[in-house]
Amino acid sequence: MKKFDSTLYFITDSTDFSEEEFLFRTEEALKGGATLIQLREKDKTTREYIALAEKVHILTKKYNVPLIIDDRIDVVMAIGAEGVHLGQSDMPIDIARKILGSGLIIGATAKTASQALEAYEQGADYLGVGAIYPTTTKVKTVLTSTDTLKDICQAVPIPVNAIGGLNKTNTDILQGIDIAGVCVVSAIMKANNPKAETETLLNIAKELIKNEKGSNF
Ligand code: TZP
Ligand code: MG
Repeated sequence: MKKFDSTLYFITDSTDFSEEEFLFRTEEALKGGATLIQLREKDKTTREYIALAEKVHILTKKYNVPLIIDDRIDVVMAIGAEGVHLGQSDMPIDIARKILGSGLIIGATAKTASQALEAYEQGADYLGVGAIYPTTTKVKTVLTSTDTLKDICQAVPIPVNAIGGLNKTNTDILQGIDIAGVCVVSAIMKANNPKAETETLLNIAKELIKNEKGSNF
């Protein structure tokens, strides 16, 4: 069984950063204790995506943190990443599972309990659920209520992470919900001090999940 910890799941966004600055910020997040990292690129060519993924993978391996690639199982396979994240318009989870085998992490986006159940039954290892709050990150999404998040957590036995507009000031809304962790993009990516922000967010996330089913799968 693959092990991963989604307590503080940092999803990158290289928009508006030089590659050097992007890699620096990503490493700072790793130093600050991000427990899982996703490389999320929407506008890169395949070759550019692979080239950046290789560089990020060198960093994540240094800190022993699994690297998840957004959308693209070909990029996962090309660089030997630890997993993929698939949305509702991406490759179906069962097909990705057939291609990748049982050893890699497959995450799925779910906005309803029935989507969550389907993703779980098709072989997803974790779910990302949101957006909990409006987000400034470029994404096609709608808001997900905390009631729906609760329903999803009850519907599936796999880790569920909350995502969307989350930062160190607004996670109280998640208290008492059986999430495995939180996903953040801009709160870390755009922080003045990404390492310190990651440390703060990790402590907040640990507190949030303390009484829940936990995240170390
Ligand atoms: N899916 C739902 S919201 C979101 C994604 C990828 C973006 C979250 O970004 P941020 O900056 O943490 O709001
Ligand atoms: Mg996608």
